[in-house]
Amino acid sequence: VHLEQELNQAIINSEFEIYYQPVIDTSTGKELGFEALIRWNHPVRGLVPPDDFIPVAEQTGLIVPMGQWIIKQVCSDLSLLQLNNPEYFIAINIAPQQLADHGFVQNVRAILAHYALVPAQIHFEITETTLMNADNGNLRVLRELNNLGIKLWIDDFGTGYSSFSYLHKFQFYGIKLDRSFIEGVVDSERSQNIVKGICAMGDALKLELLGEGIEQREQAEFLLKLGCYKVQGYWYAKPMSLPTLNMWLASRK
Ligand code: G
Ligand code: G
Ligand code: MN
Ligand code: NA
Repeated sequence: VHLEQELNQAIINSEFEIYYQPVIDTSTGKELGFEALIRWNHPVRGLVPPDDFIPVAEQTGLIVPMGQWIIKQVCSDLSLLQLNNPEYFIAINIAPQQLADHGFVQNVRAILAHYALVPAQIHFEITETTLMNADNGNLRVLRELNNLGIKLWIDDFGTGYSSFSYLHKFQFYGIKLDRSFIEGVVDSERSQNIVKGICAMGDALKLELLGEGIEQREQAEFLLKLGCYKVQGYWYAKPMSLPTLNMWLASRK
């Protein structure tokens, strides 16, 4: 069967599941919120990682209805998670095709209202590649989301080509430092200096900083010294299903 057809069927059969990776504040040790990462529970192939189907979903436009389902599911899950802590946020990865969808902002507004969520507790992550290709219509959508109160992050920061051109077009909430930079931070002076530079620029532009892919304590310590205290990574927690996340949260109390 063609992957596109399978994806269509997967939406109908509810084969998708959202996993959540905690975002940790290393200055307090507390979890601040979570990044939503989709998984596909395929009936035959088992757990299919997003890199194997998100590109196809983007090419076929299926990412638009799938993305709607993701936002709904995240809002539903967040309304439950906030019973533990009303300050929790969830960050959702947004594909370029979603920004180009005419009903997108209205849809987001309706979902937030339905779950009675504060827009500031929903964050959207937009990659540099998406921003690089964004037209005026896409930028208008980003402004509308911003006006709605949704916090916008630049994802995979540093891996794109024109990192700086859109920083003066639009005030983002924060940048997520790509894990390729974090990787080298313990033994490469070069990586250390790049990360220092990114953090200094982020500070100057009043952007929140978040380090991705922390696998060693030393990496988090290095970032903390630069004022980057928000982190994600396997050192703290892998992406987890909602029931596993609830157990993880309970074990930290
Ligand atoms: O764990 P990880 O393998 O979860 O995710 C790989 C990549 O897949 C991420 O970098 C992200 O770009 C993409 N991805 C994961 N979940 C989603 C999602 O819900 N929507 C979109 N558009 N991309 C996602
Ligand atoms: O959206 P983004 O492209 O940033 O997706 C994050 C990806 O990074 C997901 O695939 C997630 O599973 C993965 N990830 C999260 N923490 C770690 C980590 O500590 N190490 C590695 N190698 N990958 C991670
Ligand atoms: Mn992301
Ligand atoms: Na990223």
